[in-house]
Amino acid sequence: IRLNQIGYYPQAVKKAVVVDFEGANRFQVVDSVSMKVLMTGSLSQTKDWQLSREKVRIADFSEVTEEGTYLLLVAGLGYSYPFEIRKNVLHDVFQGSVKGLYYQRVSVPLEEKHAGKWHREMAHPDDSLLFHPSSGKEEGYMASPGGWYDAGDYNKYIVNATFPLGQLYLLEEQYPNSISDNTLNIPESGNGRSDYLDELKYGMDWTLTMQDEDGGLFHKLTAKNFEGMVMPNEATSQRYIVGKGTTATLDFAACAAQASRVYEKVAPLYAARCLRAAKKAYAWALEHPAVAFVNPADVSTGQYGDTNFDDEWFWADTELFVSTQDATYLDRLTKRPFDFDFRPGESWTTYMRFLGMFTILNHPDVVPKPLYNKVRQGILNSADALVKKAEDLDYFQPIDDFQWGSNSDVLNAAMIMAQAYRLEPKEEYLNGVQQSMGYILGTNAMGVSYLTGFGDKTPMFIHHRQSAADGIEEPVPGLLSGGPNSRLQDVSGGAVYPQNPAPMQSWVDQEPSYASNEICLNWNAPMTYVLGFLEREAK
Ligand code: 9MR
Repeated sequence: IRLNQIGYYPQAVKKAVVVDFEGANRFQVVDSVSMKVLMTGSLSQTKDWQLSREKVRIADFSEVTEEGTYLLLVAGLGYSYPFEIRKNVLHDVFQGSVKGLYYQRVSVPLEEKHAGKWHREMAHPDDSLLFHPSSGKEEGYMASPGGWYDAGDYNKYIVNATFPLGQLYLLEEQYPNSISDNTLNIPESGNGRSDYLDELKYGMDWTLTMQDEDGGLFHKLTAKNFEGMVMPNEATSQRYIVGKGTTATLDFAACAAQASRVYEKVAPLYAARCLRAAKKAYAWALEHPAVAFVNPADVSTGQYGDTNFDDEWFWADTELFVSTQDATYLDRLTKRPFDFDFRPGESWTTYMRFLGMFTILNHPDVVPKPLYNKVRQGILNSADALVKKAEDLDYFQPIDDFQWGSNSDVLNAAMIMAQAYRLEPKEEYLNGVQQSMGYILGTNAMGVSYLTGFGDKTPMFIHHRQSAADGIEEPVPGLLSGGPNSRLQDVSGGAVYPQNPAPMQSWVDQEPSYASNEICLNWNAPMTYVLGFLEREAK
């Protein structure tokens, strides 16, 4: 019986999926303590699902709205995991997804009082980095400490630090102060400022250090090759400043311009510094409008390559326009192509444009009406298409092609439906968002809640070096597994899948499975956004 292992908001549509079961029709929702029956219902007719290749029957228990902890009982089959129905039911998961970032912090020890049993030594001071020739610098050293480890590896990438930061700042702009001071138990807790902004600043600070004197952004900070599955302090290969290019520079310009708005009230000098850095980066990009990054021959770490710069320009132009109200940015952005179509798998290569669009929608006061209306209509159309897909597709989610990081595709699509709900508060949009989150939290073809540490059946063997090496049974909590990936690119790396798995079942809870069971900043971030959105909007 697959269902949302955390729980449902009282007014939500509530569905569970019963797989391969031809027995009786009846199901019941029972109170997990008193065993009182709250509802008796009938399972749907059997459906044949293609993406999961399963025969399923659906239990719809939306009518149960009373708060409590329940079990779903299917006679002849058994009980589900317990789940809750209550207001703010995703509160802990939301906070957990942000605390996950803390565990990824670089250059500091994680002390036991904050990290519990996952405490670890300081590693990667990143204070004496060599320049790789691809950076355009020949000699000398650079310091670039801090930030978050990107994923299961120990490297730091500008494209994939600024993209998640943009998604996380969006939540702060729309729902300020969703996590107040003294809630996450991080080193800054108690300093009088939101723990959310403090955690984000830890990531943002690092990106600022990656800006060269001429304004351009170095592409990444990595060892030449991925390290073995060891603790951070045992991963001691020399680290380099690698590459410099247009995508990193524009993504940074966008993110820093956005940060300048977010920090304006709480840290005005920092905000000013971010805006100045953003403008300087943008100026570099104007001089170097299409410098693509490609891994040099001797570097094999994550490439985050991209040869289409349209979405990066769009994002940078919108953030800089909104932060400065300088019409030159506006002129440029209105001349760029507008592409509202959500295509799974494109992730950082094209989704930056959505961040720009969301920012346009957040600022009807400064954006000219025709532009605002165009983006509004485009996003509503895009959300309508996603809602339709979620109605038709297996497990009530909007994705029909499961690629590397597919869980983030479900969540990025949910972000579009969330914006539509903010524009037009229709139930179908909110429902689309909730079902997408339900998919991530257990209503899926693996019956797994994909955020480590949250749910009854969650990933135990994520591709995450610390989790693999620390000798602790449970993985580091609050990290989102990438999810089913029908391309199976990690078979050569030792991942073992069942024969010819269905797209939605192309996921294995195995450490070597970097293509299905790694964690990554740009997968956690849309999860945090959607959780934060639901906590404020869902009743
Ligand atoms: O998320 C990325 C995925 O879309 C790519 O297909 C894959 C191979 O290039 O890389 C993924 O990103 C990884 C990055 O390169 C290095 N850190 C871990 C990331 C998640 O697997």
